[in-house]
Amino acid sequence: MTSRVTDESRRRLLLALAGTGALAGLEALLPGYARGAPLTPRAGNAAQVNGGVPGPVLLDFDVRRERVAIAGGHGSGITINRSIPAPLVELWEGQQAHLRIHNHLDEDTSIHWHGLLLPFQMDGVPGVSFPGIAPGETFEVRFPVRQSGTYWYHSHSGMQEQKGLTGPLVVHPASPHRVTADREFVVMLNDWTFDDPHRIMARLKSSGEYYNFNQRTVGDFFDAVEKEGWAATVRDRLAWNNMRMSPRDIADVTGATYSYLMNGLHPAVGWEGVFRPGERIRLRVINASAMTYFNFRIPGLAMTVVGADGEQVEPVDTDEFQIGVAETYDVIVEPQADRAYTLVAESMDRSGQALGTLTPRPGMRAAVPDLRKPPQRTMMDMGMDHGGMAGMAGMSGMTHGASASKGMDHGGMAGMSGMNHGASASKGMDHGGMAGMNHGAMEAGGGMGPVVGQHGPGDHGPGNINVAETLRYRLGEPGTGLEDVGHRVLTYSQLRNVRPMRDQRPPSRTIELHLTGNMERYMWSFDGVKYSESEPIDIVLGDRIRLVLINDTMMEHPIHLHGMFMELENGQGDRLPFKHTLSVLPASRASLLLTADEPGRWAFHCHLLYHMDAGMFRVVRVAPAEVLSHV
Ligand SMILES: [Cu+2]
Repeated sequence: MTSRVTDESRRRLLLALAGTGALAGLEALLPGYARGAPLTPRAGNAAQVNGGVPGPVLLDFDVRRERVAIAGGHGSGITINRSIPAPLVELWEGQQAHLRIHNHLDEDTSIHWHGLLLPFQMDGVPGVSFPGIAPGETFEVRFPVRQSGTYWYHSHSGMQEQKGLTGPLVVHPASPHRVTADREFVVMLNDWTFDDPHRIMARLKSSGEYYNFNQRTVGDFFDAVEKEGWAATVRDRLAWNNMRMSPRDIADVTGATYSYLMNGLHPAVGWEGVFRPGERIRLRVINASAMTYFNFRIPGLAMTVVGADGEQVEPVDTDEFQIGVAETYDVIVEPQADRAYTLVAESMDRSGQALGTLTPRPGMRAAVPDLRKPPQRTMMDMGMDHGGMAGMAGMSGMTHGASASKGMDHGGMAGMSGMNHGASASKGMDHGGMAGMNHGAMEAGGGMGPVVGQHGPGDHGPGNINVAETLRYRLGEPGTGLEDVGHRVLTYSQLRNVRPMRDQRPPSRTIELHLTGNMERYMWSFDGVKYSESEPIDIVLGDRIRLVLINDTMMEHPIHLHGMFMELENGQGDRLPFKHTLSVLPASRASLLLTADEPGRWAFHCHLLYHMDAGMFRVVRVAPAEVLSHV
């Protein structure tokens, strides 16, 4: 609890400083977008634009470790051009980008351009696409800018990303935006810690529960006994114990150590963007955190989602969305009233929130909502519900209070817009009906999370502790903790590409990968094999493949492929949305299509920093067949 006390005193200090103007001094290292500067699509900022034609651009990045003012305190951080978080890079589609990275650290560094299509040697992953940038050296990155949208960049060396080396990257389109806006802001989310990330990793290795202060207590146990009876409660606890998991395992690293930042600013200060009522505003929301999923909403203001992972999607009106680590969303908002609106990015485990304000006048603030109640995992997240209420009958006593109200993941039904909660009275029937559902039913879509398969034989060895026996299609669900929020929540199944699929060939090959782990020993892997013991995944250049991801663990994992977009099979016909990062829900099966048209060695990994570091990582090699047969 010490950390909370510290946080509170920091907050008071900040508020005191904010009143005296002394804060300006503390913000010396903040980049322009943190101080509320809008983007400059017309003038060009980093990119020089002459007569509307994007010219070549040269940018210099000086990477340093220094003492920084951040999150209401001082600590050691990694800066680019003395800025933390790193500065906004604005590029233009069609431009030649030339970036020089000068390493002033006493260790290797690297910069990965997350979501950009470029030659693999420029992709910035040490040991995969290049050797890394040694201390004192300069690395030159050159690539033609072939796309537009909201992206970001970060170090791919050690834990540097956790120490502040993340920045927004926006590519303006060569032709006018399909969706126009009067004003644009970047909204980058981070989880900052004053702790040494290597120490965090060591603590996680000693106990995966280290940062989880939401664990159930003995008091909870007796509450459950009162509600459910002894036998049911004991059976429930035994089931979770066998999994070495807890229903409150929502995040590995939490607000116990993290401050959640919006554009580099602590919630006690909050980021501020100024608008004129009636303007159309594009918010480019980037989850640049190391470990934290966020729920993003603006109370009192509807959002229209127009972009996902940088690519355009057909507009979807919504009130909230969950954003996995490394994902981006573009939303349009049109505040009409002469009032302030609070931007709320609540961590998925509800241990804290990053905050900002859209306001017609500097300094004006709107109400800040309290943190909502922490969500809980269900037996369905374990893949243990066996697909039907019949199977559940013997286990029905296991639903402790909270998960009964979540309806054992009938929560998924909340994703069906317009359905009221009275509808969940039919829960037993729905489950029964779903038991026999197959892939055909999956096409029907909806938010019901139908069962789409059973786990095959094999348990992926000692690196894996759980096997999701029952696999569901969960792209129609709003995300953990958003099942019952009482307003619209975006689901993956709503994302629809604005363009038809370019490659209509059926996949010639399916690659199936299981997401595996052992929370207690903090081992994370694909198919139970960690990176250091794995072989690359080889794909023939030009092939059309289907990638099937099966999550055997009880957590979401944001799975990221470098260098190529994947098309998410979400039931949108030939308008499948592009993704560079897919959050795969617990005990679910998701599939993606990929045209392997970018040759090279590409990283493929979980974007939770400590999972990647633990070994949830592979190299994907794309090359002509004759080359692959000789490596
Ligand atoms: Cu992971």
